[in-house]
Amino acid sequence: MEQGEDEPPGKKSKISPQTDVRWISESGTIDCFILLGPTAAQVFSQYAQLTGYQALPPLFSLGYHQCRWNYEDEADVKAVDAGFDLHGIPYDVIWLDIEHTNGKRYFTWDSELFPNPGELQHHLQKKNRKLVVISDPHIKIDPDWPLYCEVKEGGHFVKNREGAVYEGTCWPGESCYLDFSSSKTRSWYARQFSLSKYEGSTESLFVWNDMNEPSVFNGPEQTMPKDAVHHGGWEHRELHNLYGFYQHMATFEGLLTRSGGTERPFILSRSFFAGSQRLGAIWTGDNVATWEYLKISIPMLLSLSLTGIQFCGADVGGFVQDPDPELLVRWYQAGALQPFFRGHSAKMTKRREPWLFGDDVTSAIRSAVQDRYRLLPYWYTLFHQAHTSALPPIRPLWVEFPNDTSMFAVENQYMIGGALLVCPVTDPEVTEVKVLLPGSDVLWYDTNTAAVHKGARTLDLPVTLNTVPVFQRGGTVVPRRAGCGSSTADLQQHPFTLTVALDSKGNADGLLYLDDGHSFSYRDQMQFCLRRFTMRAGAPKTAVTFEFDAKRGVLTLTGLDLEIHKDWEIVI
Ligand code: NBV
Repeated sequence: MEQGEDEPPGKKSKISPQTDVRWISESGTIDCFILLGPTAAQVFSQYAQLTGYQALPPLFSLGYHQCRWNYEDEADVKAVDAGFDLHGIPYDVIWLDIEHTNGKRYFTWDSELFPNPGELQHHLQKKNRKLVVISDPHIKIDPDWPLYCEVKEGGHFVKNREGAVYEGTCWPGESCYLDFSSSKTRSWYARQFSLSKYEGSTESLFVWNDMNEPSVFNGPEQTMPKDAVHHGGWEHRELHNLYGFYQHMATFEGLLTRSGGTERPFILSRSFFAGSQRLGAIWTGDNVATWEYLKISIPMLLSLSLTGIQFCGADVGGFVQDPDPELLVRWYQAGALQPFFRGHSAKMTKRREPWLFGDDVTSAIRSAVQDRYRLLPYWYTLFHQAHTSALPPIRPLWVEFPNDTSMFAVENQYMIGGALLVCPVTDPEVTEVKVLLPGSDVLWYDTNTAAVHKGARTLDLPVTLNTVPVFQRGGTVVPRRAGCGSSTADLQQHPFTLTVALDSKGNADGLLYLDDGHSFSYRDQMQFCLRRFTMRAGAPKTAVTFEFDAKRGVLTLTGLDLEIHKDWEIVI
């Protein structure tokens, strides 16, 4: 309605900005759900009630992942692994791309490059590190490959409109595509991940599903024709967007069954659908090593987080092209503040392990990664909240400050949980960044300098290459580990620290969630610890250190801190 139209003269009306949305469906009807909120937190939880909650990731998967297309052979993997130790950079997982297979036959190994995959995994596992291997949805047409024959005989391939098996080209050349929409095919696929079937695999091998849109090099729009036929006679047009979701589901089932249902799977998928959050992590696909791509990783991941896909990340460093050292550092700093944190690079790019660019770069990357590891108790607690109440670990500012309209369009800063405001540097050669600090009644503590700033202002913050702008909101308590070691498993050796940032009235509160980090015993045997720390006005402003014994479920406050204990309200 135009202003004034059909209105008594003199009466002012509010014009709301109008947004047009148009939905088109390839086939069938669109189900439309209106979630009434009214708060953002309520919308998240209403949406999760419809589509599911974020799976609680195994702790290792919140650490740093090192990937490349490809690590050449076992010696290369071991050398990169040793490089992290040599340079004191923690990491948890090293990844193998398509070249690790025998001719792009997934579930196999190139016998020259990876002759002893089990030994390689044991080598990594001794340091509590994991291996992730890629498993794409296409299967090489090779009548001499027993797996191909088994799939064909089992009727597990998508068909063409004439009823024959659909063929398309992908990495292995002529290929067929598993029909993950069929529960029988999903079960078949899941069984391939059992330790007895998947030769050379161990419990410390996890999985990456790529090309599952599905990608078909010679298909229309590089995918499967819309009239290809799936189980039950459904045309591909009906379930195109579900294809990758179903592969992710089958892989999840496979890893879950492999452990007898006791261990939390970890699977990264490129394609996803509403509900994929129940199955694992998602990344934003092939990005480019430019400042623009670094910048847009933030709104992309915030959008995914709002839509329930909360364990998400973007390739650190940029997949295609070579980042200059400054961009690489800034990308590590940004990636360390995003849920899924993986460095990845394409085949034609130069090697870019963090120690290849001189001491300053190595040291800036080390410090970003170590900060991430120290902050993992907070991240893990946020994932517990995502898992139980659907609150996304990373949130646009408007989620926390819904009454401040100037926050609505902010895309370069965001909140990690309710406590930390971050503003990764995403421009080259900057010596100062502008940080918007919301809330006139909020105090913000610069975590680098401990300087405190009142909210409702834009701060001109001086930065060097080592500065990662992170501010803790007054009124919050953030749990960290005091040190980090070489992988998430080492975190247990370091005591916790709580950083208490008081609000203007002298109060603060925060949560800490702990469990064994890998099994379902938090769910099945209620083996977890959830503590709320509340600081009341007048209590001593001293950090508390304590240790947690996961097996006994005991939280111990040590030394002087025992005396401080009485000033803390610990609520389960
Ligand atoms: O498997 C190779 C790549 C992979 O490294 C990348 O992360 C995926 O997004 N894959 C795409 C296929 C080739 C891309 C050019």
